[in-house]
Amino acid sequence: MEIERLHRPSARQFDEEFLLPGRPVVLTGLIDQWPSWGQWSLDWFGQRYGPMRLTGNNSLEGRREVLVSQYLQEIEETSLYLDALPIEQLAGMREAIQIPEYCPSDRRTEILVWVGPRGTCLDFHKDNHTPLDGNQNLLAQLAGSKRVALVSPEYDDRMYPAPQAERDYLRSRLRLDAPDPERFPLFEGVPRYETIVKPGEMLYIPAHWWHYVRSLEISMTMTFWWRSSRIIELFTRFKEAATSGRLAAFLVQHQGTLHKRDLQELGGEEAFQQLWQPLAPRVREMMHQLLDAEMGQLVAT
Ligand SMILES: O=C(O)CCC(=O)C(=O)O
Repeated sequence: MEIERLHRPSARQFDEEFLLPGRPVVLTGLIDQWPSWGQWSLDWFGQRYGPMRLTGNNSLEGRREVLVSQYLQEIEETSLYLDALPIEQLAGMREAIQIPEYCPSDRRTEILVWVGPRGTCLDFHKDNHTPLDGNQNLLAQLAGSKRVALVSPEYDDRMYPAPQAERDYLRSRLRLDAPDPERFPLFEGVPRYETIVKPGEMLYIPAHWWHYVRSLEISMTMTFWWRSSRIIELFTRFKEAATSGRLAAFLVQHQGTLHKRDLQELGGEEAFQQLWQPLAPRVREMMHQLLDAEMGQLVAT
C-alpha cells in the first residue's frame, strides 16, 4: 500500500487525521519552506563540520570515529553510517532548521541527524524505550531518497521481535530484502505501507509502528522524535528532577497536570496501571501529586 501524501496540513488536521488514529503520511511543502532549504548538501555539511570527528556505525564492524572531511570524501566506498547524531553535537545546525509545528510543546523533541552512503539499511524496528514508551517520529529527508516500509503494531505477533536490550530499540529478526518464509511464516501476507521519501518530504511514522529504512542514494536525514505519552514524559522528567535535586520545584510546577484524557495516548487505564503498580510506595506518594483529582482516584498511593 502506498502512503498518502499531503501538502502542509494544519496542526489540528495532522493531530485529528494522523497522530490520534496512528496513521502514516508523507508531508510536503514544509521542509522546503525552511530559510536554509537549498543549502542541504554534503558539501555544505563538509564545509561546516569537516574538521570534526564523529562516530559512525557499520553493521559488520560496529562503531568507530571518523574525521568528517575524510568520511565525506570516501562516502561512495564506505558502508559506515553517521547515524542518529544528536543535533546538539553539530554547532549551528539547530539554527538552520525549523521544528515542525506538529511536535507538541509539552514534550521534548529529540532531533537526530543521519548522514550516510547509498545502501544504509535499518531493517524493521520500533523506536520504543519500553513496550509502553514509544516515540512519534517525523523523518525529514534533506538530501537523497530513502525507501521506507511500515507495519502497524496490530501485527506485532507476526513480526518476530528479537529480545530487546536495555537502552536499545526493539528490532525484528525479519529481513525484508531476504524473505525467509520457512523461518518467518507468519510474516507472509502482513500488510505493509511503502514509499520512497524524497528530498523536501517528511514522513510521519506513528509511535509503535515497525519501520524499515534503506537509502537509495547518498543521503542526509533529520528525525524529530517525541514521546507518544505525556504521562511517560512527565514520569521520566520526575526521575531526572529527583536525580538532580530539583524535585520540589518540579512537583510545584507540574502538580495536578495529568488528566484522564492523557490516558488515551498511553493505551488506556490498564496501561497506566502497568506503569504505576511497579513504583515504590514512596515514589508513588510523590508522583501522586502530578495527577489531578480524577486520575488520583484511579490509583492508591
Ligand atoms: O533514516 C534512517 O536510516 C533510519 C531512521 C530510523 O529508523 C528512525 O528514525 O527510527
